[in-house]
Amino acid sequence: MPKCTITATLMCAGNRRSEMTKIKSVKGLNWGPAAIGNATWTGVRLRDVLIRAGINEDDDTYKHVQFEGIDLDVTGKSYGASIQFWRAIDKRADVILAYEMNGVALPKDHGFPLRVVVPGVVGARNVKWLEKISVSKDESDSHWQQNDYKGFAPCVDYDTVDFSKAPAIQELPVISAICKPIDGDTVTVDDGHIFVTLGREVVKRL
Ligand SMILES: Nc1nc2c(c(=O)[nH]1)N[C@H]1C(S)=C(S)[C@@H](COP(=O)(O)O)O[C@H]1N2
Ligand SMILES: [Mo]
Repeated sequence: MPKCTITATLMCAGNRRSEMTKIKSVKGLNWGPAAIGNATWTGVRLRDVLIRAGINEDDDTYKHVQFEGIDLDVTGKSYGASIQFWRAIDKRADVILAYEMNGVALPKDHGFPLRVVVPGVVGARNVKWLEKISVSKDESDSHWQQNDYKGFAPCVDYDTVDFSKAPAIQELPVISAICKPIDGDTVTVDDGHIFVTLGREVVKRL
């Protein structure tokens, strides 16, 4: 099938959770600003696979595309997530089933032999170790789609939260973060200026 290469940054929904926790305590790993990764991904377009499987892109009864990974959680259920059908089928959304990362076979940690890469969409929907794809009326019923990776206002508590009241996170806003100095660092002021690093290499004198 036609090979497709894209560059996409994946971000975990919990990126900068350490900052969210300052507003209201949240569960999950206490990530700083680096729960992200950027790579060049190569694979086949999900769209091409769906069409080849006989899916009619104009059929309005299709609302979601669900993915299942081969890894099981403690209850024995496989990791699952879904994205909207329109995104999966839209050429311009560049959703691919990747089998290479940065020009080599997809490493095990990143989903060998196959993972979904959904540019612009939260890491959690980029399912690794892909075993099954299904087109459906409903979203994935997995824990990760229904009872996690959702956003709530600070007035909501873990004992009162109703996960069914919030949509599953798909797109995440574009953000930027200063990498150095990190929060709480002591800085040296040089002639009225300090240096900040915005990425791995970009240094700015402010
Ligand atoms: N099968 C499977 N896919 C998965 C996960 C998982 O636990 N199992 N974790 C998801 C989450 S929460 C994130 S943030 C990304 C991380 O991708 P990476 O390991 O390539 O950085 O993978 C996603 N895909
Ligand atoms: Mo994540």
